[in-house]
Amino acid sequence: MKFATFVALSVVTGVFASPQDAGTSTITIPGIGDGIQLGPIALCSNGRIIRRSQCCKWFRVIPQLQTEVFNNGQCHKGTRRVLQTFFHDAIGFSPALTNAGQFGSLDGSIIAHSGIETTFIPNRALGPTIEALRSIAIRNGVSFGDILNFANTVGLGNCPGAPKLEFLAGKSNSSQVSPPGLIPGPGNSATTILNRMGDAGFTSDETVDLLAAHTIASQEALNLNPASARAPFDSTPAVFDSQVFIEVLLKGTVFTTGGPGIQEVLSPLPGEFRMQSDFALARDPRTSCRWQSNMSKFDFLDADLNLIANTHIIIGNSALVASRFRAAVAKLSVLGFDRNTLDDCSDVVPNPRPQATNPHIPGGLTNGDLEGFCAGTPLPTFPESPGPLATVAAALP
Ligand code: HEM
Ligand SMILES: *[C@@H]1O[C@H](CO)[C@@H](O)[C@H](O)[C@H]1NC(C)=O
Ligand SMILES: CC(=O)N[C@H]1CO[C@H](CO)[C@@H](O)[C@@H]1O
Repeated sequence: MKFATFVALSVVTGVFASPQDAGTSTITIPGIGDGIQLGPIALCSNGRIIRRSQCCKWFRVIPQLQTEVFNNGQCHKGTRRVLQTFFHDAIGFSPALTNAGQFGSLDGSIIAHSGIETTFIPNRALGPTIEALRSIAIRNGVSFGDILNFANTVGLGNCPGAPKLEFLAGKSNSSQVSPPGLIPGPGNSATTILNRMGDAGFTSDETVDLLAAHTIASQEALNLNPASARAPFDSTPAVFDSQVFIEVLLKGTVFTTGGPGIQEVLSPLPGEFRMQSDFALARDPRTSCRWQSNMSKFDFLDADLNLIANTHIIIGNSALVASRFRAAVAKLSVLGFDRNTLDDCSDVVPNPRPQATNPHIPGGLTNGDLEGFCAGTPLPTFPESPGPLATVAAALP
């Protein structure tokens, strides 16, 4: 028996090791429905071996998400909007308000109660993303909280360097509309953001860790000039790296075309959008050291890292950023829930694409353009890319 288990687990490891494997089913085993549990492992109808048979159904959702939401597996606008929707649904959680009889959390309420929640200013552009997720959830008989969580793990995996996120399934489909005013805004002070995130249970370190999301982000609502549509927050918006932490610390010199937009401050690169709140958090004494620590090129990978795919390829600080982001997102996704009541379906999540680029100073700038705000800790030095100052291209539509 022991030997049989060992063989089975070796198969599991082998299956997990191949990149971009999930969703590309090559074998179909007829007659086992959504999966069959064989003791500690389960065999899914697509031939994949995972831990729990109740997670098998998520394999068939992957290609639907990739086709209908992520434009055939891209790190593009759909990916960014799903991540933003995920955050905006989850952060509608406030113990202070819960005590006063109002509720939130990553419960899918942004989908179930979209008529109300898309009237909140930060959610006004999320309608198409919400409708695409609603359609896939209903077609597959899964809850709105689960689809939002799962879509986020699949979408992030399309961005090279992203961590493989945790996926706990089995949330109830019932949700309560989020109270208004809980989503942080670009004009908020560091204190307002830290208080709001603190109310939801996040430390200042975890708040910075979550802001790694802005490494794949862009703006569409703050500067409406068509030439600045999808102006990104760093120079590599299709890669999950640590560039946003580096670039928000570079001396600001330019606004985006037609700017300044709403809550826009000077950025170091033409075409790059820097929002006031990111600028403030990078420089506030409560967050500046965490912001800067995320930049250090020679940080060792922390213990979480063996949970991340492609650890042998991710190097230096980008891996640290990815691992901290993973932990903070795992916390965000179960706010207000008891994680022990959910099924760990993380083994269905596709492996993310490997990260190919290293942290760097963009062309035309030098380490001397970096401004450090962590008292007593010198800034790390980064390789300086050759070439003149380039205009940052818009993030993918
Ligand atoms: C805590 C303070 C935060 C503030 C003030 C903030 C604010 C903003 C704003 C104003 C935009 C631009 C929206 C637009 O013009 O369309 C944006 C974009 C974005 N944010 Fe945040 N955000 C915060 C944290 C987060 C977190 C924690 C996440 C995810 C975990 C996140 C994910 C994103 C993504 C993915 C985009 C890009 C959307 C796109 O490119 O279409 N943000 N954020
Ligand atoms: C979830 O609730 C919506 C209504 O808000 C409904 O249309 C959908 O079928 C429900 N899904 C499940 C899995 O019960
Ligand atoms: C250079 C730097 O600040 N490194 C820090 C990175 O983060 C870890 C964990 O918070 C710290 O221990 C390091 O000092």
